[in-house]
Amino acid sequence: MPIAAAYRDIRRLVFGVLALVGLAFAVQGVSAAAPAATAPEASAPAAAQADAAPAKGEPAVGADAAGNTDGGYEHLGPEWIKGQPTAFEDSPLKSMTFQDQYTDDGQFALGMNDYILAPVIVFISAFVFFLLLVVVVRYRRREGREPSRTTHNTLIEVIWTIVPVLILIVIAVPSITLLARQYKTAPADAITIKATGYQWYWGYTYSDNGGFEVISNMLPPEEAEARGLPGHLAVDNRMVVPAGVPLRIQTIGADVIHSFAVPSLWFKMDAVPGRLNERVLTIQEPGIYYGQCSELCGARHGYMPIAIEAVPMDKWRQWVASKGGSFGDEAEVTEAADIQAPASATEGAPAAGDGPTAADDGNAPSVPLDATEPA
Ligand SMILES: [Cu+2]
Repeated sequence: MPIAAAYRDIRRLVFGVLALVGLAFAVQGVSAAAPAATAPEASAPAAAQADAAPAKGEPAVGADAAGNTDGGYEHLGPEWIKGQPTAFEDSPLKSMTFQDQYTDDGQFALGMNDYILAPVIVFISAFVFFLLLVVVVRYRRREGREPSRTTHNTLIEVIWTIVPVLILIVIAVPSITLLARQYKTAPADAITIKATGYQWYWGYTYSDNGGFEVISNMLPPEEAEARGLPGHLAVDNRMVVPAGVPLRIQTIGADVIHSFAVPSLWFKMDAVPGRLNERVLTIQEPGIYYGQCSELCGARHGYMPIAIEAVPMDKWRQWVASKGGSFGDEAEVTEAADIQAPASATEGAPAAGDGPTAADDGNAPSVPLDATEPA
């Protein structure tokens, strides 16, 4: 009974592979059993801000985002970090998959990945692997056996045409839905914030609030870690935004193409010189969300992280006020839209994104091109 023997061989092989995979997952599960830190209550920062005495006469410049005050505004501390990569040592499984999502689009996309794409991929791969095994074992060359000369089978051909079409439809419906959701334009009352990519730092312009710009440079990793913040991700000035309301995020490049990307917010948009890109972003809950420039933009491309601090609306208004911003109607906004040069563009300013090599000979403009500003 050579066929029965062949099936027994297949069974042994399949069980062996399954046992190995199971063993690997068990090992990972044990090493990833560290308890997840629970996120603090949303009311905590509001309570914390009460003790923050406004420091009279202290310049807001130089204040930083590491839990320090900023003209009476107290920044969120490290316990609020929600969007950041996971180290392999902390959780091998989590380090290889997506970050937790804090936007509706992100959760939709992650659900599509987890419940549609991944199962379909696994099922098809396993099925094809099984068929290959059957063919390899059952139809191998053997003595005294004539190979089958079958070339057509109408029923099977109909099945292998229709089933893939159905699979594609199952994938296409949520996929196109997601695409459409991501291209939805921002509502009229969305708050506009423009992220400008510079070589090599970010500037955040609050166009609806007087047009002030916050310059965001990476903290030296040692300093970040001393404050309990992730090295290479923590910045001196975060992009502070209100949570729970739609934001009209615009991106533009001042010198070369950068890309504004924050994985836990399902947000990635190129920042192209001379072109204003726009996408709506609604962050579900307060927290700190980290991202990085995701377009190779020069020598210090790897050192221009993005840190978004989402806070309740009243707290955000307090921060805007500490920056000298306004909340006026549109007439007031256009009048006050005085674009200031970023502080770090000044010659000799600390952490002005100076290149680490002699190749950085200053050919690229270090001062933002005003011509790229929208009129
Ligand atoms: Cu960049």
